[in-house]
Amino acid sequence: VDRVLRGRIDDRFSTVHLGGLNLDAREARGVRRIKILGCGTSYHAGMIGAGLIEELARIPADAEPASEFRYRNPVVDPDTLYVAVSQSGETYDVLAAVQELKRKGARVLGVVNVVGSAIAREADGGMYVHAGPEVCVVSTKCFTNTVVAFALLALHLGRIRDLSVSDGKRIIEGLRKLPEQIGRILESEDEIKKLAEEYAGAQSMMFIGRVRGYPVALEASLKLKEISYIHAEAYPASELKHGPLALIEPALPTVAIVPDDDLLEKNRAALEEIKARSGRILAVAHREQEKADHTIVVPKNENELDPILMGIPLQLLAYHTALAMGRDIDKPRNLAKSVTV
Ligand code: F1P
Repeated sequence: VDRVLRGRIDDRFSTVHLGGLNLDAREARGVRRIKILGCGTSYHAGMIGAGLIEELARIPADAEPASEFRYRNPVVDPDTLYVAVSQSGETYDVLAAVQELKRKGARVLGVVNVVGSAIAREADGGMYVHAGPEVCVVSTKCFTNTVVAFALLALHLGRIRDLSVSDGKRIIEGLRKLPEQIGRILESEDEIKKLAEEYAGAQSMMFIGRVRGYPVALEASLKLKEISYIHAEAYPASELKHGPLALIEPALPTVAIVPDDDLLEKNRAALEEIKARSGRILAVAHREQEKADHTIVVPKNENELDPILMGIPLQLLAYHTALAMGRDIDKPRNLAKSVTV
């Protein structure tokens, strides 16, 4: 995280400098919509990124799997800024989407880890996330840094569009706190390991989160699937009552993202629904949750930046669950580091 922030924050003016963006102030002001494309973990990071852009720059934004986008003959709109996200910078579904967009005259930025990779070369500009080499197949630290990169992009666009300076200041202070807070989460690894050993016997797990917490739930369930092979589903917390509640029973543990924000009471109500059906609950929260069987308490940051911290204990949970099950974590079955076909 230090590396993605380094040299990009200007504390005096509560703003950020993104040299390689290649998007001048006039162009940035003309952006009416932002569409973020990525696959797997990068798609989930893009979902959080879209939320940050809407919250901090008030530009309508959404994320879509690049693998869907490229096959559905999408409307390519000149007032939309497209952002391609990829750790490797080589994922073919993302590259194909970028090439198609470029053919249709769209402006495409890349948010990429590997310097000089195909997607970075093809894009009109963008940001490197400086997560360093991802030595294992699944993406972890790059997820965190990609979300931080989106926070910087959102701040930058917000400032260009003259949104509140105090918001910029608040978010910059929050970003500065992240490395120390992540360090504290990593110190609680022993506690997470014990929990993982307890949950390792589950056949299936449910993950829920609301708004900012939903992409965290998606990413946590993907990490668990990828390295432990436990079946996992992620739902927006309010969707539970529209069907998945039928699955809840003692043998299906639920991992719930419960940040201390404006949606806390709503999220607690979801925990009650699960408890009423004798479901076991592991909460990731900023304080102990009475309805949960276990709570992993994480440090609080600004509401918008909480997803960055809440994902990390769940990466550790997936890791220790897989370890307890004797899985080959660095080389999960059926997966490749980058999917180039
Ligand atoms: C995308 C991705 C990873 C996933 C797996 C397959 O890669 O879906 O998120 O963990 O390794 O590829 P990338 O485009 O971010 O390199």
